[in-house]
Amino acid sequence: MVIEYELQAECGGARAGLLRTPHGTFKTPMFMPVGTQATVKTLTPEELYDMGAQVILSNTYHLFLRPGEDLVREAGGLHRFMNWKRAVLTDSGGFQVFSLGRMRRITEEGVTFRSHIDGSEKFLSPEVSMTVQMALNADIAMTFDECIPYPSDYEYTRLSTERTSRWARRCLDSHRSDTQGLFGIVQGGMYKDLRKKSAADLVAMNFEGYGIGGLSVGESKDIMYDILDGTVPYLPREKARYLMGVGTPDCLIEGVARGIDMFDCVFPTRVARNGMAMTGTGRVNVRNAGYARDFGPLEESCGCYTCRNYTRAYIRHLFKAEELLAYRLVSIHNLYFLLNFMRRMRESVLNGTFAAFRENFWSRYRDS
Ligand code: PRF
Ligand code: ZN
Repeated sequence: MVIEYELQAECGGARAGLLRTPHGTFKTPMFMPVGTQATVKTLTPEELYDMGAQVILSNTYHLFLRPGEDLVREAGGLHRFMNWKRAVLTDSGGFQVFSLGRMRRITEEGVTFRSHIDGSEKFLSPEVSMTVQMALNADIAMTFDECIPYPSDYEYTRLSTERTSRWARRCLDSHRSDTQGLFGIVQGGMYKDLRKKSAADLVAMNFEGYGIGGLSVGESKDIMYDILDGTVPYLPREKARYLMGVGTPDCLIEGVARGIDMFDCVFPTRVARNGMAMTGTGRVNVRNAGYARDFGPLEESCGCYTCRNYTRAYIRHLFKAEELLAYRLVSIHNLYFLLNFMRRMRESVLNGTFAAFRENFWSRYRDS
């Protein structure tokens, strides 16, 4: 096994642990900033280390289309190519091909689609995804799955989920690496019996960790929490669990409460570029006129580089003037906020005070 998970403490359903990878040992629960195109938008690796980022996620779909996996292999792999010295996880393309690819055709063999960049015809399959991910050589690769739309009827969900299990087997059979681990991805839509079957299929294949896919695709948060409750119990205690594409503070804390160890999401960096700052009481849009003369930081208690040095009034001015520093400053704050939130959550699990941490969070947080 290339990837090892060590469970350190449990507090209710929440877990604190360590994840050992070829590029270091990382503390869970954790949040992975997203570097889709081999860059976390607007930030350097040093800035990410400074805010405590341990692992970043990158995307097979995008790097396959541009610059192509051969070029990244020639550069010495993704770590060398982008100068990132900590761990990397690559998603398989099984989500982006369904959200970005055009004129998709799904068969048992794989997915034919048109590139969103130049319209050229491309093909992704379990084997192609493994070939690309082995060339990128991230520490963790993910199996090639189908993330079905919401809502989907029972029969389509069943057929798709069974195919995703067969695809997972093909990924396992074609993945060969001493430097990269492979996680399976549970699907099953919003049907608990299909979730249970999907988890059982994947656990039987003995992956090094498990992603939970097909959630946060438009369903209500209550449905997502309910499906998590119906999925996590079928995953082994001694392996890491990764809830894919989830990254708002409320979903992070509720995911951790249900036994999730890893998360990723474009949310903090994407909304930052619209002027949205994340705080313990909810979101603040720094572009609002009300902040024109606000000479306080984005969040009073925050220790990030942005909050230590810049005011809301200044950052608002940068947005109004469309100055590039605006995007960087709010991205730094949002990622620091989330990484710090995960650190505090982990501490509370280790101290046995997670329930109080969760209660305190909900007494302050407003979803807007
Ligand atoms: N599958 C993969 N990546 C994903 C998802 C999925 O279902 C999701 C769903 N929220 C995000 N990223 N491969
Ligand atoms: Zn800050």
